[in-house]
Amino acid sequence: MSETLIHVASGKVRELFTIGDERLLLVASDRISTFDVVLPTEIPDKGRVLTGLSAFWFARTGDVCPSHLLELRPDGRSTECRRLEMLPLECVVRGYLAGSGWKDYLRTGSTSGHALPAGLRESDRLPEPIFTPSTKATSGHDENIDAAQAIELVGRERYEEVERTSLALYRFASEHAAARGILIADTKFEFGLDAEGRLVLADEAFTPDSSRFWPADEYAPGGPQPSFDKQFVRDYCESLGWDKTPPGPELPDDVVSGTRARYIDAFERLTGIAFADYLAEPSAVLA
Ligand code: PZK
Repeated sequence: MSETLIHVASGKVRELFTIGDERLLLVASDRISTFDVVLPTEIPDKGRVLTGLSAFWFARTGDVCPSHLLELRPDGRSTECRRLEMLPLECVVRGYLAGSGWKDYLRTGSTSGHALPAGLRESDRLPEPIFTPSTKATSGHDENIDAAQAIELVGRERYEEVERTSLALYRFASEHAAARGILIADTKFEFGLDAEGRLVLADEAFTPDSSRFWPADEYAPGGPQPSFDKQFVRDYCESLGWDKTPPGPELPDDVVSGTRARYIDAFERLTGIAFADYLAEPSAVLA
């Protein structure tokens, strides 16, 4: 018997459906965004790469925190998940100084209330990974907040639990990735609560869309690092002089194939599984 899917939300590149009262179906498309604009050209298999990577990590981080994953579907791009009460917090961990963390540091010498050593350069590794939560903005960019503001949103005990859990997840995945030639500069988690009030890792985890992946062999602090996955797309868009407002440009075939190859390279390095094997049998990432 098949069950009725009801579409409940669209992200920039993903769709969310309900299956009955307790389950959700998360579907990752092949759409790609750059400079916050979804482009008209798709990257074939991008949704499968991201779905497979998330499932790979969920299957390995269960001792740190349970996840919402119930089932990886045979199409390799959709997962059935437990429906949770989501926390109103984006849980960001930074191991390196990039993006809004770098911008905050330049202005203030600290980021999200973490005082940092003087003299750090863009993309430098931080002395310790830091937890820098942000609020889910309904429009535009998420806004970095400090611990006091985050505690107002979720309470002190829950804040301490998401901080400790986020740092433990980051340490686990960043050590695994670094051993395979990929630096995870920063990453974002979303957590929810199950019916018993237990913390559960939701959304996607340690994908190129939720994290900054840098190729370790090209790491050169003192400036911005090339993005593992989207650099060809960004470079091409910059070469056009596009003003970064919608609509975005169509991508030529060589940019599509080069970008697809980078996604698949990240998948294969991180999982140790041939992408063709994942397409034949998605559950290979759960073993
Ligand atoms: C949930 N989102 C964001 C993701 C979209 C929107 N396990 C869960 N339980 C309840 N709600 C969510 C989840 C998860 N994951 C996630 N919004 C609600 C989102 C993908 C596509 F359109």
